[in-house]
Amino acid sequence: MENPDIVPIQPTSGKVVPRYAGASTFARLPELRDVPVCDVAIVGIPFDAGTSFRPGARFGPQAIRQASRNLRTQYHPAYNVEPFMVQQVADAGDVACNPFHINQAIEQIEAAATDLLAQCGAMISLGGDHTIAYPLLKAINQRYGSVALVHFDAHLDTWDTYFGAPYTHGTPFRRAAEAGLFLKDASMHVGIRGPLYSRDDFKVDRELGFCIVHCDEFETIGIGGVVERIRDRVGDHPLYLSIDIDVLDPAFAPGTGTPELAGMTSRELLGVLRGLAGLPVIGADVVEVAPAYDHAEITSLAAATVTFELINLMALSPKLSPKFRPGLQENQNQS
Ligand SMILES: [Mn+2]
Repeated sequence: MENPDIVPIQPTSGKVVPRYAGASTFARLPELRDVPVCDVAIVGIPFDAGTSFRPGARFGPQAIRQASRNLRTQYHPAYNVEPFMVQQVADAGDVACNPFHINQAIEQIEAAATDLLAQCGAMISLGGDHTIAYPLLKAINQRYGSVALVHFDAHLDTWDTYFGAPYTHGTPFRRAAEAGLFLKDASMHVGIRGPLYSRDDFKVDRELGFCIVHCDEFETIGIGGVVERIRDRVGDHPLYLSIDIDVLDPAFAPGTGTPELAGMTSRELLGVLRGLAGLPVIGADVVEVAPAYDHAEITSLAAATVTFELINLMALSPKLSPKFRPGLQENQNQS
C-alpha cells in the first residue's frame, strides 16, 4: 500500500512562477536529494562517445530539460491522471561518465543506474547516445529480471561491431541479446526503415529475438494496428521502452546523430505510447538528441514531451502501483 504520510512534492505550477523561470530540472521537478522518497527518477546520461556519425548527444539531457519547461504537467487528459500527484517524480541530475573511455563509461552508467534503482521505484534516462541502453538494461535486469524490450528507432542497433568496437550506439541490443537482457519472445523494434549494411541484417536481428514493426506499416495498419501488435507481443511482462528520437522523421526531430527520412510523425509516436497505457512499464530511455543540429528546440521538445508521456505511463503501470518506495515498504516486485 502507498504510504499515506508521504505527499508528493510537485513542480511549481506555471500559474505561480512562469514556466520559463524557476528550477532548471526536468519539468521543474524537485531534485532527488530534496524528496523523502522517489517513485520515478529522471536522470541525464551525457555520453556520446559511441556515435558513428554526428556527435553531440552529450548535450541532450540539458537541452531536454530546457525544452521541458514548456510542458503543462498538472493533468494529462489522454491518460486521465495527475502524474505528479499519484507518484513522486524527481530529477536525479546527470551520471558522470568518462568521455574518453567507453568501457569505463559503461561501467559507470551501470553502477549509477543500479544505485538509483535501489533508491527509486523506476528511472527514465535521458541520453546521450544509444550506447547507454546496454548498461541500463543490465541494471534493470538486476532489479526486475529479464524484460520485454520495445525499441523505437529508425535503426536496428543490433549490429556486431564498428571498426572492431563492440560498444557503440549501433550495437547495444546485440550486446544485450548476448547477455540475455531481454525476453526473446516478447521484444520488438518499432519504426525501422532505411537501407541496411547487408541482406542478412534482418535475419540476424530475428535470430537475436526481435520482431519488427516497419515504419511503413503506419501507412497500412495505422496507430491502432501498431499498438495491437506491440500489446500482443509484450503481454504482461515487465516492459522497458528504449526510444531513439530518430524514430521520428527529421521534420519532427532534426537534431539527432543519424537522421533517417520517411519516419514517424510526432502524432504517431504519442499515439502509440498512449496506446500502451496500463502495461507494466518499469523503465525507459530517450536517446540521441543532439542539440547542435536542432532548430527552435524541435527535437528537444519532442524528447521532453515523450519523456512526460513515459511519466504518465508509469503513473498507470501496474508493476509500479502501489508505488515501490525503498525503505518505507516491502518491494512488491520481489514478493
Ligand atoms: Mn538507436
